[in-house]
Amino acid sequence: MRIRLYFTALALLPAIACTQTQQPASHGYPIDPVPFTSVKVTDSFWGQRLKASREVTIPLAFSKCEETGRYLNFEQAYRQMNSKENLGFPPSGFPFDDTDVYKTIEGASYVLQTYPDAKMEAYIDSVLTIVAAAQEPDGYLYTPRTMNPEHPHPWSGLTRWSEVEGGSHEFYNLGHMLEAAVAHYQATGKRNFLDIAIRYADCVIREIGEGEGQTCVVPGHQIAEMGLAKLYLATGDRKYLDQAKFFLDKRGTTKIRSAYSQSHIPVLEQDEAVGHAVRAAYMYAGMADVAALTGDQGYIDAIDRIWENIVTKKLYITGGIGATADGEAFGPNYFLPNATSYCETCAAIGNVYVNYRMFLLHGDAKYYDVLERTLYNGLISGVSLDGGAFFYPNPLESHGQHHREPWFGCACCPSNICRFIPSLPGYVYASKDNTLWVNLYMSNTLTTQVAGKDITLTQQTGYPWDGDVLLTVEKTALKGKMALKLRIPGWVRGEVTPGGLYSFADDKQTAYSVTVNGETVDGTLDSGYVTVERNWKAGDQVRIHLDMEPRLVKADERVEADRGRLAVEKGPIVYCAEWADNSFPTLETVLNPARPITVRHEDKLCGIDELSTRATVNGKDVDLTLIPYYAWCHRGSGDMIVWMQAN
Ligand code: FUB
Ligand code: ZN
Repeated sequence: MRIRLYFTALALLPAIACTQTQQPASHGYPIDPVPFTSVKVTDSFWGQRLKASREVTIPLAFSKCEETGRYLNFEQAYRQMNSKENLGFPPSGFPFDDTDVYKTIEGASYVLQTYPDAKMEAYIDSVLTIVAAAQEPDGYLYTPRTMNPEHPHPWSGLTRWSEVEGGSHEFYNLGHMLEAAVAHYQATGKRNFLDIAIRYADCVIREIGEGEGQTCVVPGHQIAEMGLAKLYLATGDRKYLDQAKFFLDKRGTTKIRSAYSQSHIPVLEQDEAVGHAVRAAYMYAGMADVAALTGDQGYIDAIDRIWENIVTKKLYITGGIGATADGEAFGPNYFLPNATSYCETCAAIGNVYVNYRMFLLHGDAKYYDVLERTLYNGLISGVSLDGGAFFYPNPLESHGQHHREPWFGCACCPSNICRFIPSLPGYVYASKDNTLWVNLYMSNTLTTQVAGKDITLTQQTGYPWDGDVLLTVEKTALKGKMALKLRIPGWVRGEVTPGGLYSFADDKQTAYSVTVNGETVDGTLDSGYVTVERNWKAGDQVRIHLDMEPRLVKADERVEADRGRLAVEKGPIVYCAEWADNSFPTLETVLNPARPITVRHEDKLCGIDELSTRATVNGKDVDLTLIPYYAWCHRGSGDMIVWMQAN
């Protein structure tokens, strides 16, 4: 896929005036993120994914934005704005198609920070020229209306904001624009996108509120909350944080009160995850951001309760959320069907956002247990190994009706993958004062500061296929002690998921150990971490060993779909049986828990640990092969199953 400049007749428009720059604000979380720019991934598992994202997914998404008329929408908005007549542009696609452009720019911006690419930067600038051209003089930027104000997109409503609590997505578009613009600004130092975003945010702040002449509405689809919090961090301008808080506080008190959009009751009273799963996850992540920045404990209490509800009653073993296609939504407690599970790729990304923020608030490894489960299973299943095709729902059972596609009319998932994968290195570490958390295991070089002093650390590991990790202190300017907090994943501690929705069904005992320069250290856990505090010097080596064996997993009896069934995991990876490896009706597989499961590393599917065992199918003994769930459906469509019957 090749990038070429998106040439347009608008290319010579004057740049818009810059707005004021203030001092950036601090994120407010008790724990500091370590940005992805500090982490150079040298890992084969994730290196392959990052390369595919850079070389295939992002160029593909840009070309799809062009091919499917997403850029044209901005051009038409510009043309209509500059015409005295109604040009009669018909509504196109979905009213949130603009966000695919923003999200792809966001992903490309993350890539630019680690892989400078003048051609890509110029391409983005050319796209931003037409985005800027579509902005109305007062900052409003929403092509589904501007391109035909008399007959806007049917979901948009005849006037601004009239359908924003329903389907218009005016604030959803704002949220994605803000996230992308901040990323682009940080990557390039250029304000061309940031200024567009500020102008739209300022337009919203002027028009939305409880003051005279204002409209009191909240987003029908959340994300503006997170985006506004980011804009506040980038600019230091408090009004953006106030607007994010306004959106949260007014939710459940305005015109539309519906569980579908989590507006059935005020957010502070919520304790169950309901409704559209992406909306919900983005809202919980936004609540965490605003809580961190304002110190409002009420938000934290609410998301603590909701997190508990998800993890103990509404989480798939793959980390997927959203049980039903009807409303793309959470189902009732323990309702987790497999063949019809929705588990939208965007919802998995949202689940990572939520659990990451919960960790930053509470510092407990249990949030990373959920994050890691989601990441290695229900999230990366959403994109093919080559980066060029996507799942929208990620079911746990298939009768052959599923296949990944290079794009969708509603392309939220591909464009979300564009922005998520390149940001992944930012989830590996976190820090605070003299403490460094190691949350994910993948080969990388970390260059950061701890307690204000430079430190370089490398990680070498064959994770997720083996549980041996070598951490080496390459350089350190630290004078005093540093506490290294090493996450000991739930799966090695005998805990499949926090709270027991899933548990191990075999009697294997797995262990872990940590050594420093060959000496075993105290493995006592504190919030899921082994802490090693000492005066580190260059050359110090930490070895973490996590027993990684195939394990049988059962679900809580209340999950009807999984009753009498078992799933198989190894380390962070959930396995499935797929037609391509098994010459029998795979969906009829009956696992025999007494049979051993063997592991063999195979080069296929970009390199996987394949599992084998003897099972029964229609009364006959068969050799059963299992592959990682994320790798299914790469060899054509056919039967696939995660939860197998067991005898
Ligand atoms: O509404 C915008 C996006 O489209 C949602 O997040 C997805 O679930 C899909 O409906
Ligand atoms: Zn999606």
